[in-house]
Amino acid sequence: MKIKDIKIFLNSVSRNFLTIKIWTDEGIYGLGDGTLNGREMAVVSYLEEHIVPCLIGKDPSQIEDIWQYLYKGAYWRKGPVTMTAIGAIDMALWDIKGKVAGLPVYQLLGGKSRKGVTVYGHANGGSIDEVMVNLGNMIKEGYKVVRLQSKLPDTKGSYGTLEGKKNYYELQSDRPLPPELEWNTTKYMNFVPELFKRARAEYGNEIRLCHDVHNRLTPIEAARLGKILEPYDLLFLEDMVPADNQDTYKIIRQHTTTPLAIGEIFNTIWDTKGLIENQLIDYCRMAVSHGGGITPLVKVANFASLYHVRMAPHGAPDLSPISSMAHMHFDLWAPNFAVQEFIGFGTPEMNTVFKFDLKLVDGLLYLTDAPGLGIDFDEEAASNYPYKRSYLPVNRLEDGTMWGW
Ligand code: CS2
Ligand code: MG
Repeated sequence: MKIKDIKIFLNSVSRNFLTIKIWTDEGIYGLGDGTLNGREMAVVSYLEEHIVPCLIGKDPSQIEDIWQYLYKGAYWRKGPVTMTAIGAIDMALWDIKGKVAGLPVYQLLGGKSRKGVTVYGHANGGSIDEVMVNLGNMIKEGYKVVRLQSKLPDTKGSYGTLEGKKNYYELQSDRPLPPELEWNTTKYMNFVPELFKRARAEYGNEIRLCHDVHNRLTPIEAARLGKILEPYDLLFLEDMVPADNQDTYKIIRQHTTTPLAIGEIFNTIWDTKGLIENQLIDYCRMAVSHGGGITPLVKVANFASLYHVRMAPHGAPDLSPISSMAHMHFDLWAPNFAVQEFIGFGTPEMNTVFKFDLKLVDGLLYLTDAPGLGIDFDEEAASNYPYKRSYLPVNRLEDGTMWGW
């Protein structure tokens, strides 16, 4: 069997998604997600110019060799654009292998380690009251793990909230340019404990809760937040500090027993190696798309398992349903899987383009035994939704200083 063609689709199906379809000469195809939010065109060009020509005629069953060829063979290793492009190819090759074998991908990885995939959903809100209502509804729907994010009072924009706008595109105006939001660490540090205090007072101790700090604190501030939140028993605090310098996590770790999660922007095992082997984190959030595919994520999981670090892959709305399905297979297999971020089954528009079969029962997602990744992509329906240039927001302190969003 040989790779005959690779097609690239960039469509704004409720939001931008980059999909690839690898065709074999035997008429079987595989699908991959190459979406890199706000930098989509860079991945398109990387794929078109630098990857696709090299893969035509190659044997699609040689997943590992193709991965090494794209990673080592480029000379220029790592980085989000390169690794997202490689991730899309890798996912599609696993899809093909599953279809050829007539087996779901989780079977090829080693079979199920659990009956279903525990997910965490988002309870966001413009105020603590609103978050509490959303949390209550999610508990009723059966969620066992929920992430809480609330808008900070008297601040322009907070991570996880839309400033009263309908969607992410409205937030960016028509131009579009990155929306500019505001940050105040003192207000945040005073506010967040109240959010979790209320959640525990209203909904008890059984529901597992988490929170995303989105890289806005210094290590010592992060250490203090972890300590203040200890009484509320969080499953994890995510991205307290960027881990460009992995050693900074030692400071946080020395001060708090609140479990720590990080990894959604990591591209290779090297971004997380020190954090894992020094036991500075508890959950690794790397994703199949931005982390270079299923092949390297399996290696990360195996390495992490030596240090009691569990996998909790990124599952934000900017990962396409193809990544979500790839995660499902990975999560069912990985012995040290913990929880999957999950934001629902997609908009009606998305459902005309991406076809998959998942069921959510009592906070667990269940897969069918469809071969490969178990997802299809309707090219024609997708062509109704042209790509729209789009940006993530930027963040400034109140005096204008640039900060992390
Ligand atoms: C986030 C993401 O889901 C998460 O944990 O941090 O929403 C992140 O902001 C986006 O994926 C960025 O594109
Ligand atoms: Mg996050």
